[in-house]
Amino acid sequence: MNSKAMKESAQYIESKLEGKPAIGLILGSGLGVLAEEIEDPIVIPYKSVPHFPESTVSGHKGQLVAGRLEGKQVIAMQGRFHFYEGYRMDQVTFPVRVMKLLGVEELLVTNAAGGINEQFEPGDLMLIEDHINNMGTNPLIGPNDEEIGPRFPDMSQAYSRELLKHARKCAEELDLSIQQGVYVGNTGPTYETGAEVKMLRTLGGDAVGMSTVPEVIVAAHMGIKVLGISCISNMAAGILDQPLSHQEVIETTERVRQDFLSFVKKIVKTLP
Ligand code: R1P
Repeated sequence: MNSKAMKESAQYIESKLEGKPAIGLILGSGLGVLAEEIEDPIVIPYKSVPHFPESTVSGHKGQLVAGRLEGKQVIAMQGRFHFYEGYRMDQVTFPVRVMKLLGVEELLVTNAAGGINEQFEPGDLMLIEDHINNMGTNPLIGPNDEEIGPRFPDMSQAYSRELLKHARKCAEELDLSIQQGVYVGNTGPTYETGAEVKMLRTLGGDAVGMSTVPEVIVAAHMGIKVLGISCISNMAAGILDQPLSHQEVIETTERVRQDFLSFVKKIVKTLP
């Protein structure tokens, strides 16, 4: 954790912003389209921000978009960093640290994930109620800065119950049927084998992906309230007899674009 680098990044971004963002959004594979809904957008390419890594995955544009969404000041990451891209955990989670310095108090984390729960269908939206860190490491390993967060953070409410309740209410009002479950974070970049999916189901996982968990750990460390939404882009291996592809992931997120957009916009508009 390099607080000098964090401050330099935040200062640079702040110098470009007009308002102070209270809500952060991390937009997963194929879900970056939400940033296009931001009014009076200020676009800041990751490349231009001191100390920011670069996005290398297709479906991840690699820029920050700040402005107003449904009347609220937000800052969105159109594309995130993944451990499998070769970034260290502190790099993967660096933008969350910077968001906190910018004033973000609530973080909406989204991702494309494989469905493990056999009741799910591709295109379902799942509220993340909890996660399993299956990445074999943790972004908080290393010296701890007590001014930023505690050495041993509580993770029992990493996903805010209040925000979950709020999101469920929004879904009801939109007459949108949504799922809720446990997200398993794997490192990737391989998709899971059928045997691994079976194991993850036994362990209590409902959806699996290669992101989100490190970001949420760091957000919890700093006391940011998190709401997580997975777009079930395909059923994980072993459920259907077909190979998995990133193309399919992107196609499904495009198919559910409208539901996803109205859901997130409603959540943001009526945030408590
Ligand atoms: C695999 O298709 C990619 O989609 C998901 C996986 O984590 C992986 O990066 O992306 P996001 O989690 O960034 O949405």
